[in-house]
Amino acid sequence: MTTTADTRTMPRRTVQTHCPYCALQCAMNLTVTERPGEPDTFAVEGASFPTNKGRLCRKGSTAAELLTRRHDRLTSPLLRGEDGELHPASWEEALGRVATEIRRIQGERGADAVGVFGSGGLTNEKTYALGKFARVALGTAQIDYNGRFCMSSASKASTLAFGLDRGLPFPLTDLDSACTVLLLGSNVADTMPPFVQHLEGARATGGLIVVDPRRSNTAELTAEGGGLHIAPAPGGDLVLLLSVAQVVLEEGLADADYLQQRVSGLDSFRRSVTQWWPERAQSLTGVGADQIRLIARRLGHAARAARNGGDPVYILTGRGVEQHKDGTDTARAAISLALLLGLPGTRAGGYGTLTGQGNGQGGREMGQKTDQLPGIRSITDPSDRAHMARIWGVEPEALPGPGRPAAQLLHTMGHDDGVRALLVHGSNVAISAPDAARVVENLRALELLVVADFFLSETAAEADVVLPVLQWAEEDGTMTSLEGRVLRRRKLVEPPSSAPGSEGPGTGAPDSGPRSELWIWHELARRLGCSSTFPVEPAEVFAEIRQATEGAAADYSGLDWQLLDDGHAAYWPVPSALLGGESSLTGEPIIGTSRMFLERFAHADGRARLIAITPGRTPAPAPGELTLTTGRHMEHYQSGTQTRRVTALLEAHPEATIAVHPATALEHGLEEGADAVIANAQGEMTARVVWDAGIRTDTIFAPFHYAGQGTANLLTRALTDPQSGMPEFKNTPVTIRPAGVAGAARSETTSSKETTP
Ligand SMILES: Nc1nc2c(c(=O)[nH]1)N[C@H]1C(S)=C(S)[C@@H](COP(=O)(O)OP(=O)(O)OC[C@H]3O[C@@H](n4cnc5c(=O)[nH]c(N)nc54)[C@H](O)[C@@H]3O)O[C@H]1N2
Ligand SMILES: Nc1nc2c(c(=O)[nH]1)N[C@H]1C(S)=C(S)[C@@H](COP(=O)(O)OP(=O)(O)OC[C@H]3O[C@@H](n4cnc5c(=O)[nH]c(N)nc54)[C@H](O)[C@@H]3O)O[C@H]1N2
Ligand code: SF4
Ligand SMILES: [Mo]
Repeated sequence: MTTTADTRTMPRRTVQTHCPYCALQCAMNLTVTERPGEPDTFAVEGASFPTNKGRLCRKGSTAAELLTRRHDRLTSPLLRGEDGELHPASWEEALGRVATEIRRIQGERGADAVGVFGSGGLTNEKTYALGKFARVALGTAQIDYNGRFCMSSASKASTLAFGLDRGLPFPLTDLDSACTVLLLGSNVADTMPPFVQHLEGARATGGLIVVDPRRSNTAELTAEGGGLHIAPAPGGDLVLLLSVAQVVLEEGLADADYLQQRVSGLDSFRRSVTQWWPERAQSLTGVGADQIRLIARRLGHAARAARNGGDPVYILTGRGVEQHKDGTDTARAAISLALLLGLPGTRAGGYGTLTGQGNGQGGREMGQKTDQLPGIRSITDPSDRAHMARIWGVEPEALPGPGRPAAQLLHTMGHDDGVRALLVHGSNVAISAPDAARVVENLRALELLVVADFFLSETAAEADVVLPVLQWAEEDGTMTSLEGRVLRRRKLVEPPSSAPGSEGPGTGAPDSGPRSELWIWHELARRLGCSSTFPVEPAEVFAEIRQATEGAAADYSGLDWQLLDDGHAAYWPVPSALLGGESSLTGEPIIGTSRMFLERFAHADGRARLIAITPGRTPAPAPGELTLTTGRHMEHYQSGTQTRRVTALLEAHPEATIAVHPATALEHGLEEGADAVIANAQGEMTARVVWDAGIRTDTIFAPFHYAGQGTANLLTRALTDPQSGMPEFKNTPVTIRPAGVAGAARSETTSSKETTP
């Protein structure tokens, strides 16, 4: 990975870019040393930048290993042959087959028979082009993306409450001065390690409050200074938050002036929370009444001090509270609490959600969400449709309406009125979608599955056509980070060729080698007879994004590729290039809006919204059942396609584990280090038992990064939040037993009674 002394005289090139993985988008210097006749070597170094302050996590620092990986890099299109195997093919053959099959299927069953599945990992330019390709070249309503599994609940909640969804409506560095941070269902110590630097102020004053059923590495940060770790039962957060709100109102800790001036809906919200006095919430949340009061008082007093010029107070949510069938209400309850305390849109603090994927923010505003057009325009709004139709050179009536959100798209495909063909760009749904076994069955039932990736992911392995694409340092583009800052991803190297002699699946076919997805959509659109243009240069697409988003909520029109290239700090919305309004920490002038809502919220009347929230019933686990919740290890990223290929990361966590409290383990005969089978009506997974005294005795935790029998999503249900389409990833009733012990006949007890709303 690192360059050695004798390479000092070799030609080297360095770019400043950002990490290929998560939404913190840590800045890094990536250097390649080209050695004649030998493979290039790469070095990665954290760069000075407000979000990471020079640091990288283990994933970021090892990211370049994937650029050197040859033996299983996809270097040629693959087509499934009569023999059922994937065989190398030329681009001409592969794209020809895709276009022919799409025409046939759409001819037989209509435009909506072809679906598209996108990703919050794609650059803004690719996201935008993919949405355009679906609506204009395919004419299908059926496009959605993996952000549905990630940010949809918080996004919906922010939109309802504030009128607009930008994950952090303030720069991340605002957290540095906080005295109090309530962090709900987020394990930043593992999922964004450099982020922890921004919590130092709150930690030092004992103001860090972490809500997590496990004593995660983040919860551990509360140990010093008198912070709090609150461990509700999974899914208990909604009632917990409503109860904290009840205490805030009851004890006069709310900010009456702010509520009067900036918020509507207080009365109905107040009525809805009066029933949640702490003694009642206690039994439903698993959190003691005294702890609920303690949280309310700490927040209330800190917020009052903040309003009088003290250090600010923040409430932040992560996937632990959002990935539930009531995730939108839970995020909304967190926002409501922040509003009661008078925080959002002030210097006294605020609410934010910690966006996950590298371009999880841009990915949810560039038009791959099934109900949206670029700029967070609505696909059902006539003027938004007219604007986009004009830019795309089509009639507004030709644009499809909204299609199915991700879980429904995947769980209906291949059957009945579901899609018969699917194009996947940037997601490994065979591992990461809920009820994954059913998803794989459905992938197999499709007439055409096309997967674009740079490795043969578990989803690509099911495809009829695999398209090898560029990764990270092989492409240019822009990414929008968790704080709404638009960043340049810079190209450093060419992709490996498929030249004879180089290793890799599909080696040697003519007219092959990885290609950019912008080029793929350009070529497919042409073959499908589409007359709209599909530029292949990222900067050209970016110019189109500026026009497309002009006047929209997520307005990028004032941005400029060159200014971004020069390293200006640019936060959307950017209606026009206003330079030098504010100065960022690093001294460079800020373009756009780093702090939102300071004067007004984005609803027409400028006010934020409180609404009554009524929790639904979550049945308690049956006797003998435990609650499975899922999440992440520090060393692995998502479905693991990338990080399971990095040696040090794989060695650190080679297989699925299941965290079990020692008391629970003894009760179920689970030895530490032995394999356990976790089961329910959906399926079974096998994982190695890790005793963890920091987890609730009624809860077990598995990462979702693994393939085969280690796939946690073999157990999760396609039960979704009716407001956002978010699946219930973090509250699954299961049984557990030592591997090798026969299980009870598959019970129908677990929640198979519950149906998808
Ligand atoms: N190492 C690593 N980092 C990543 C990623 C990765 O895959 N690996 N993915 C990136 C992406 S896309 C995302 S979305 C983010 C996610 O980042 P996080 O939101 O931090 O990730 P999770 O581990 O899914 O969940 C966070 C915590 O929620 C807790 N939790 C589980 N159920 C509940 C519950 O019902 N209530 C509460 N209060 N807590 C609960 C879990 O125990 C876990 O500690 O991470 C990003 N960063
Ligand atoms: N049980 C459970 N399930 C979960 C979660 C959970 O907490 N628990 N979290 C959910 C969340 S928050 C998320 S974000 C999803 C993520 O899960 P996935 O959507 O599966 O995300 P990745 O594993 O990042 O998959 C990205 C795939 O695309 C490829 N790829 C990367 N960049 C590009 C690109 O630019 N173009 C193309 N064509 N391919 C690319 C990678 O090699 C990889 O195979 O998982 C969700 N699933
Ligand atoms: S925290 Fe996220 S962006 Fe930073 S190095 Fe790690 S994976 Fe990359
Ligand atoms: Mo995510």
